[in-house]
Amino acid sequence: MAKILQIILLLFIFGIVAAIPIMLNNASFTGASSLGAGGASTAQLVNGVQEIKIHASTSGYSPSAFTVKKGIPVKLLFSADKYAGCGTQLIIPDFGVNVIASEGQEVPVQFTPNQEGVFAYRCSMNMFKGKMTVVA
Ligand SMILES: [Cu+2]
Repeated sequence: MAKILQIILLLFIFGIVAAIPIMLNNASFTGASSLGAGGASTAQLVNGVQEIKIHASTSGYSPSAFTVKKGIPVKLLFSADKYAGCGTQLIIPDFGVNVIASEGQEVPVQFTPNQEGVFAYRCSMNMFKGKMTVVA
């Protein structure tokens, strides 16, 4: 009887050890999206303008990361949920973007990224965050 318990215990421990890499994988995945509501996106070129939609919910911005090309005008279409709090505001300090979405409406804001790099966007209280990557 004791042997059987021992085998069950060993199987149980082996199960935990086998599960660790899976758990770690999931943890790093969650870490990547902790910036905001999640998701990465690439702007779509529409009539010579790079369009990107950003939506704020109570859990952050979606996408929380996007990529645009340098030197081509970017049109942000920003919208927010009613209860997104200070997330209804979107600020990209490096490009002078500061926009507030009124309920249920997309607010457009346009700027041209003139330098490469990774630039933060955030709410007015710096709680919701995202990253805009500008590539050549
Ligand atoms: Cu905030």
